[in-house]
Amino acid sequence: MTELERLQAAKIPGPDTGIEVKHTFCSICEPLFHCGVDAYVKDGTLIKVEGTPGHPMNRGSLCPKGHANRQYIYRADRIQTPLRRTGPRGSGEFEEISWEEAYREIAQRLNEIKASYGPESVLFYSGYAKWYRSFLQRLAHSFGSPNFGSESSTCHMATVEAWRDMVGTFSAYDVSNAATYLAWAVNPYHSKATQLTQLYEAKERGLKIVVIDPRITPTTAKLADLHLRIRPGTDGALALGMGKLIIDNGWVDQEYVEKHVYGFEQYAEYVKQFDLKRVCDITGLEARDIEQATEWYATNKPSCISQSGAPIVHHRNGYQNFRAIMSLSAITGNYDVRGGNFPIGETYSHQWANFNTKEHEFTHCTKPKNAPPRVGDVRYPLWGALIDEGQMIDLTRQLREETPYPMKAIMAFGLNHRMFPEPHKILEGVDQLELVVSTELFMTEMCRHSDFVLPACTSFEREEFKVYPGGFATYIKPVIAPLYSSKPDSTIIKELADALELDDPLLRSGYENCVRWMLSDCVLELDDCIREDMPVKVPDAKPFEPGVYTAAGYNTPTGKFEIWSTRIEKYLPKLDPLPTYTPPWDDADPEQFPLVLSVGARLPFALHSRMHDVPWTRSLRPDPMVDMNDGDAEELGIREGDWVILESAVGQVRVRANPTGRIMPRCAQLYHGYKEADANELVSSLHVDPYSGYPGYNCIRCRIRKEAETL
Ligand SMILES: Nc1nc2c(c(=O)[nH]1)N[C@H]1C(S)=C(S)[C@@H](COP(=O)(O)OP(=O)(O)OC[C@H]3O[C@@H](n4cnc5c(=O)[nH]c(N)nc54)[C@H](O)[C@@H]3O)O[C@H]1N2
Ligand SMILES: Nc1nc2c(c(=O)[nH]1)N[C@H]1C(S)=C(S)[C@@H](COP(=O)(O)OP(=O)(O)OC[C@H]3O[C@@H](n4cnc5c(=O)[nH]c(N)nc54)[C@H](O)[C@@H]3O)O[C@H]1N2
Ligand SMILES: [Mo]
Repeated sequence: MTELERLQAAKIPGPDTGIEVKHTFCSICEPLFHCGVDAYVKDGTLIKVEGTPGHPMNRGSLCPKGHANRQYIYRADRIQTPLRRTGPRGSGEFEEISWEEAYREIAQRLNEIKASYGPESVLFYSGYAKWYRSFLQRLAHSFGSPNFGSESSTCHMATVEAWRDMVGTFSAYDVSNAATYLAWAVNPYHSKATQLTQLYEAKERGLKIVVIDPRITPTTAKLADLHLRIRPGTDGALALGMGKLIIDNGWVDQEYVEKHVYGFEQYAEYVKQFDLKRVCDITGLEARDIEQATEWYATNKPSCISQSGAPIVHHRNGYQNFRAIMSLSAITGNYDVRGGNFPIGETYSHQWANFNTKEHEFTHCTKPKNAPPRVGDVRYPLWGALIDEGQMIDLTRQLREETPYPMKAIMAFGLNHRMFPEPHKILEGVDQLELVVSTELFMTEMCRHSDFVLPACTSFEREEFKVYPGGFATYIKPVIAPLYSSKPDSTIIKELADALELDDPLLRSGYENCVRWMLSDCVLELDDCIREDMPVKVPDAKPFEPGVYTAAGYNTPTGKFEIWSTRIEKYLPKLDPLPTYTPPWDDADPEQFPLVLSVGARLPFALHSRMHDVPWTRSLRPDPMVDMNDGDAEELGIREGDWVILESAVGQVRVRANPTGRIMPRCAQLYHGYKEADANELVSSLHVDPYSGYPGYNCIRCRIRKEAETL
């Protein structure tokens, strides 16, 4: 080997080797956590990735998903060119067409559908990716359709809904300045690793951490001063019981409650039913642990409560449980204080980087007036009143029943039907549509059911303006050219707007111009971001000032923290203004289905469906496995690695058994994302929360038997 060959084999950058290091970020994960990446590029090909040292999000580290970016980007099933279907839906028979042909035909058919059935019959949908959403929603609006929806119909947005309901704006929590932290249903080791440094620092200076989780996780093992191993979905009963203890012990912040809380008297009356004995019976917890957690939360202040976008609200009683939990911050005066839960703004930039852009105006200024109800508005009116997009959980029903009106077309950007309960029902509905277009990175099953497939590209192949917590902004540039003839979603949206000849010059002026427009009232100059290779400090970003929001009066009908929701009053008796507790179970017979299954936790090396076809990450847990309590497994004669049938009232899957002490007796857990054992086929599409529409992924009655056995 020559010296040069050695350097090249070791991927050492420099003029000799022709290897360049360029900055970008990994967009596999949640937008809040897009880690800075050093991309090693040779001859236009990505050959290696590392975390970017000094990046404000990850400071040089990367998780297994981030390290697998090269395999992710070059996945064998990347879509290469625009495709038009030639065989039946689902057959996967397509022919390659040019972008011009694709745009022309799609635009013509969309305009025909609009003329025949009205613009609302076209749904514009986005899966996990969030960076182009305001553009896609504006496209829908400029086309005349109110129907924009996204994966947020099952993620995070129910917590936004609940906070808007209670205090009029979304809220966050301030662990860095807290004395007590209720880590309620979170496991950052698997789902938010970049948050750990902050938690370690806080723990070092004495933060008390109570983790509330049915499982034993790295968080319960390494961070918890106290672990409340609660039965799934009974969190509301625990929170109401804690409320009673706080009142009985005189730990209520009287001044805050008198001035700023609406409904305290009704709440105090209601929680009388939640004495310790009853709460222990419901939750399976020990009385002394509940007392200890409550005492810390109410007296070792300031205290904050985590806010998971998923497990609490992934229950049919989740919205009310969430409200019961967050009501604790009101009665103890832990809201809008440093170290507590605190109000934040409404747009992405405003929420996370604490400065205001014109993003909301951008999305909504072309919104059609007097449009018919969006998908989900009739069935989930509270969601409809509080959230700026449709509730897609009702899509399956609307496709089938065609009420309040039939849907005719879906313009899908990353629609993965498998993320919703009983996914085959969505496909059946989709197959009846007149037009289905999928813009995707990979050839998914949904693509195979589409009439046209358009190839999108990854963050390594495009531009993006992005903000980070702490008041940073960045504008990444492509580090490699878009693979094959793929394009950024933002370009596809602009070019569709052109083909449709929409009367929207701003959207049609392109991505960078639109971002410039959104930032036009800011001190931040987009050109500074574009010039810089790393995130820059945003001069407009303002630190949180405790008490300012409270002093101004909350953005609720009463101007107060509404424990009794005056918005919900309108929907009595179907919905309840107090955060009342109801059981989380589905309707299956407990005799027949004695175990409780969660299909909601996170694998550290997977991101929903997207890393299962990447060899490195797949190798870490190759087979679908149900985690079950080791005692239960023994009783059923099941051993580690056995193939078992896991069944609910609506479906079954074949998986391996993984008996473990980390799962509570009579409980089980299956990770989602495995196509061959689709967890969501076990979840009934009727098992949803009436307040938010969210599916009860974390509480499904089930049974497990060895494969060979018959009943
Ligand atoms: N059983 C179960 N189901 C769940 C959950 C659970 O916990 N358990 N969680 C729910 C939650 S919280 C969430 S967030 C959802 C996630 O649900 P989804 O967002 O549907 O999940 P993904 O598998 O990430 O699918 C997104 C699709 O978008 C494509 N894609 C990725 N990036 C881009 C891009 O830049 N452009 C385009 N056009 N396409 C792109 C991907 O290839 C993928 O096919 O799942 C929900 N469903
Ligand atoms: N590696 C990885 N990271 C991710 C994702 C991913 O797919 N992979 N997805 C991202 C997305 S979209 C989301 S929404 C977040 C979600 O991330 P988190 O909000 O952290 O959610 P989970 O990891 O699903 O669950 C955290 C813990 O809640 C517990 N839990 C489950 N049910 C209950 C319950 O009823 N009560 C209580 N108290 N605890 C319960 C689980 O046992 C689990 O340990 O993660 C994000 N981060
Ligand atoms: Mo999510």
